[in-house]
Amino acid sequence: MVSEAKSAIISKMTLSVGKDPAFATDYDWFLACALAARDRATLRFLEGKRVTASDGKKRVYYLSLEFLIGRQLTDVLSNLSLLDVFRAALEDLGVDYERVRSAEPDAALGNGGLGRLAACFMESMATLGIPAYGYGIRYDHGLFRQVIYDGWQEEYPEDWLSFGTPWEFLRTDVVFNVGFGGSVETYVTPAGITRYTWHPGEVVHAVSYDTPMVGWRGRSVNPLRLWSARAVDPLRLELFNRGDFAGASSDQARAEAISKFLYPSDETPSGQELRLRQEYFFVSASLQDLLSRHRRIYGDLHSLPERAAIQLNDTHPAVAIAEMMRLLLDEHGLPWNEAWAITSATFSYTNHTLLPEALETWPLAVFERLLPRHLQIIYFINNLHLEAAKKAFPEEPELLRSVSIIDERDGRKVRMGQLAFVGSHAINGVSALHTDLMRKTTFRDLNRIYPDRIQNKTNGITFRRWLHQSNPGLTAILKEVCGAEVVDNPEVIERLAAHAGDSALQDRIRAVKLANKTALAKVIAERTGVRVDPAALFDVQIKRMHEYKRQLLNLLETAALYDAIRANPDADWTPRVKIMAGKAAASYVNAKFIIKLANDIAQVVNNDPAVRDLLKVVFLPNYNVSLAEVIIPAADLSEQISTAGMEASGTGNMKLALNGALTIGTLDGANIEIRDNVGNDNIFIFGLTTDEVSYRRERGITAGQAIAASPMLAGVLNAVSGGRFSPDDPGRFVQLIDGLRGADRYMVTDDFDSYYAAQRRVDACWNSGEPWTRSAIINIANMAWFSSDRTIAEYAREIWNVPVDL
Ligand code: 475
Repeated sequence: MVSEAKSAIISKMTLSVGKDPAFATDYDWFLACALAARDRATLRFLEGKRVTASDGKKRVYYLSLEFLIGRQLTDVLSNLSLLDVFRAALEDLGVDYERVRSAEPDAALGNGGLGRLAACFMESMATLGIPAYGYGIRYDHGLFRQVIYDGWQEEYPEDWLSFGTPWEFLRTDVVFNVGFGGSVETYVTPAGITRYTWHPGEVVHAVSYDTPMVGWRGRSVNPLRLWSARAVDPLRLELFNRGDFAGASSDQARAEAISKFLYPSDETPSGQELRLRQEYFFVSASLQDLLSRHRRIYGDLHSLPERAAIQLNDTHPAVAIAEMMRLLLDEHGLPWNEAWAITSATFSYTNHTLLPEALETWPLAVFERLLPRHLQIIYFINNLHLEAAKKAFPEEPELLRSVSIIDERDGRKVRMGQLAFVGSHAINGVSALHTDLMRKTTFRDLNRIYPDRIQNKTNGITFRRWLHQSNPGLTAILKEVCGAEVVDNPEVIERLAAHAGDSALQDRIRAVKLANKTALAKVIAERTGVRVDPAALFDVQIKRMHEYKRQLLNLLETAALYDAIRANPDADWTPRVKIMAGKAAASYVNAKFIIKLANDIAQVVNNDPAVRDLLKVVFLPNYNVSLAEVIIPAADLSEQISTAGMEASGTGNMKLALNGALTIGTLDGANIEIRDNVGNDNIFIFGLTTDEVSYRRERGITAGQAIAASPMLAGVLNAVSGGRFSPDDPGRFVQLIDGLRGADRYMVTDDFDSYYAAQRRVDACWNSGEPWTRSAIINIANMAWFSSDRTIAEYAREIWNVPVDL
C-alpha cells in the first residue's frame, strides 16, 4: 500500500506537476498528493453515479451561496482510509506530511456558520450514502484575509484560486445560458391559453466545476458543482477592430463579475444588484442542470418530486421557486397548477437567522429590471396565496399584510423569506428554540395558514473533521475506552461517561489537552508575539464579530477582571488566557471598533507586570477553518454568550464541547440542547432568557437600571469610554460605550453582573481540578447527538423522503 502510494505521488509529481521530486516545494508535494488522492475519489464517484442512475434513486440538491470547506487534503485522505499510508509514503520520500498539508490554501467560500454547515452536510450526505449534489458559486475570491494593523482590522483580497485547485474537474459539456433583464412577450395560443416568453437583454454562460465530496470510509462520493460565469462573447470584435480595446472586453468583465467574489457580510444582505445577479445566476444554472438530468433519465417532469429534493440554504437561492415555475411553464409548457404542485413538492427551505436586518428583501424596481418574468410569476403566486389566506382568515387584513410576498410598506419589496415559505413543503429552523421562535414571531401568521410546514432540524457538525482529524489525541483515547467502532458510530462515546471519575483517564484527557494547548501557544506566539502559559485556562470566543454575539460583553468582563486583579494581586486568581478571533464585515463599524478594543485591552493587560501571568489577552488574526482546527482542540472554556433569542443555533458551541471545553453560555440556540445533553452541572449558564429579553424590549427598559445597580459595570464602562485602554486616543470608544448606555439593543449591561458571576464560578471549578476534568469528560461523552450524520438522517426521513440507514 505504502509503495503504491509512493509511486502514485511520484508519478503525479513528475507527469502532472511537471517537477523533478528533488526540486519540489511543499506546494508541489501538496499538488501531487491531492491529485493522487483525487484519482481514488474519482473512481468511487463515477461508480456512485452509475448506481444512482440505474437504481432510480432520489437525489438531494443542496443549493447554497456558501460552502466554507477549508483545506481538503486530510479530509479526503482520511475518509478514503489513506491518511496513514500517504503519511508513511511521504516520510519514505523524506517529506513531512504536516508541511504538505499546510501548503493547501483554505477554500473559504463562505462567511461563517451557514457556509460551514453546508460543508459539514456535504460530508455527512456522502457518509450516509445519500446521492446528493451541492450547487453553488466558484468564487475567484473567497472571504477576505484579515490583517490586524495597529489593532485595527484591515481587509485584503483572498486568493485561493490564484494557482487553480487540484480538486476540481472542469465540465466543458455542462454549460448553461443564464439571462438577465430584457422584456416579456405575451401571446395567446390558438387554444386560448396565455403564454409568456422572456427575451433577456443579456446572456451569461455558467460553466461548471465539480469537486468530489468524499464520505467516511469512501462509502460514497458526491459532487459539489460550482458555477463560474463567462461572457458568451469574450471579445466584441467590432470594437476591438476599431481600437477600443477596453470597450471590446467590457461585456466580459461585466459577466465575469458575477463569480468574482463572495459577499463578506454575515447576516446582513448587501442589497446590491450584483448580489441578486449572483443568486439568480447559480440558481438558474443549477435548475436547468437538474431538470435536464431528470428528463434524460425519467423523461417526464411530473415525477420530479419523487426523484429530487431541493433544499434552499436560507433565502439566498429562494428565487429558485420562481425560476422553477418559469422553466416548467414557459420552457416546458406545463399548466400552472401542475407546475406549482411539482415546485412546492420539490422544494424545502432552511432559515438560519431571525435578525430583522438579515431578512432578505429586494426593491421591486431592481427585481423587475433584472428578472421581469420572475416578478410576474411572483405576483401570480402571491395572488393565489393571498386569496387562500383571505378565505382561511377573512376577518384579518393585518394577517394578509404580514404573509404577503410583497412588502407594501415604505418602498415596495419582494420578501424572499415569504417566497421561500410559500413555495416549499417544509420549512425548518436550526435548533429547538429557533424553530419555536420562527413559529411565534417572524413566521407566525404563515404558520397559522400552513400549520404543519415548520419543522425543527437541530444543526450538527461532522465528527470526522472536528474530532478525528483535528484532535487525534482525544480520538485515540476514545477508541481505547469506547471501542474502535467509535469512529463509525459516535453514539458509543457515551461509554466514556462511566469513566468520568477515573483518575487515570482524567490524567490522559488532561495530557492531550495540554499538548493541544502547547501547539496553540506556539501559533499564538508566532502570529501575535504574545507568550502564553499552556497551564492557564484557555478561554475561547471564536466566531464572526457581531454585536448580538456580544464579544463586547466578554471584553468588558476582561477589563473588570483586570482591575480586580490589580486591586488584589495576591488573591487566589485563576490564570487565564482570553483568546478571541473573528472577522468583521468591512462596513460594520461597531464590530471593527470591538476588534480594536480587544487589541487595545491586550496591549495594556499583556504589558502590565502587575498582572504577571494571571491574565493574557490575545486576538488571533484571520480566523478561518484551519485556525479553528487548531484552537478548538485546545480550548478549556467555550464562550457562547449571545443575547437570548438571537443566535439561531451555533455550531462552534458543538465543536468546542465535543473537544472537552466547558461552555459558559446563555439559554440561546443549541446551547439549550447542549445543556439538556450534558446536564446543568456541567455547563455555566447565565443571563436573561428569551422571554425576559422580549419583556424588556416590549417595555423599553434601557441600560440605566443595570448600570445604576452595578458599581463594577459602571466602573468598567467609565474606564473604557474614558480612554483607560486607549491612552493614545482617549475618546476612541466613547460612541461604542454610549451605545450601551442608551438603547443597549443586545442587553450587554443587563447580563453583565450575571456573566461576571458565572466567570467566577468557572474560576472556582477550574481551581478544584478534578471536577473540571470530570465535567469535560461528561461533555465529550454526551455530544454524540450533535453529529451532522444525525441531522442529515432527520432531513432525509422527515423532509426529503430519501432512504437512509444510519
Ligand atoms: C447562524 N449568514 C448560526 C448557522 O445554521 C447557525 C446571512 C446572510 C448573508 C450572509 N450570511 C448569512 C447567516 O445567516 C448565518 O451564518 N447564520 C448562522 O447559521 C448555521 O448555527 O446560529 O447565525
